[in-house]
Amino acid sequence: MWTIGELNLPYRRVDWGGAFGGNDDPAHRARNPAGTIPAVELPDGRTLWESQAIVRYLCAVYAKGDMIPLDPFERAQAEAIMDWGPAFARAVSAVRAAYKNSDATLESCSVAISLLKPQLGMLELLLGDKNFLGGQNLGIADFALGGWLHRLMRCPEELELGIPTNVRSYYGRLCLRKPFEDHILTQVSAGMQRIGG
Ligand SMILES: N[C@@H](CCC(=O)N[C@@H](CS)C(=O)NCC(=O)O)C(=O)O
Repeated sequence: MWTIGELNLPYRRVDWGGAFGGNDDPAHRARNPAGTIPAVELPDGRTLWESQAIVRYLCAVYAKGDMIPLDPFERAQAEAIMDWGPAFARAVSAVRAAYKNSDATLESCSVAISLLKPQLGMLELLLGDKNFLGGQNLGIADFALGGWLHRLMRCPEELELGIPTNVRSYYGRLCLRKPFEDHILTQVSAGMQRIGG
């Protein structure tokens, strides 16, 4: 949804999966054979699934080389970051699962936090002095990582995750973007976050 917002595309969002159910409906399986979300239906009726494939497609068609590099090597560099995204996401998910556990303590979260540190260090390194993960402009790599970074930044402060400088300023830049506010800040992990659920 964040990508759609940045591309200023018209859309109709249908809440699906999770508490809304419907993932096993034959009509949904026809859109997404994995029975997960997201899935998109394009104006011509064709459908796409897998979030990163959807991001790549929308940027390739509607951003005209701005968000997805036309140069194959530059594109591969951005895609490498994108493909590393699940490693970062797993580390963030492990921290979230640890503190949301009803018996959670600072001590019980420490293993997940220590496993997060190298991934955070990697993100810091990838950013360097760039504005965004692909360089000076927002692009496909940011769409893959931004939502996960937001989930991380929403973790309770007592966890003392030690967010490095470049990561912190990068998140600040994302937060200034209206589509990020509309589709991530107000939609993802928006409720109160505390140790113990
Ligand atoms: N690799 C897939 C993962 C899809 C996925 O696991 N989606 C989750 C939600 S983030 C899902 O559909 N879970 C079942 C549900 O929410 O009902 C993608 O990026 O699209």
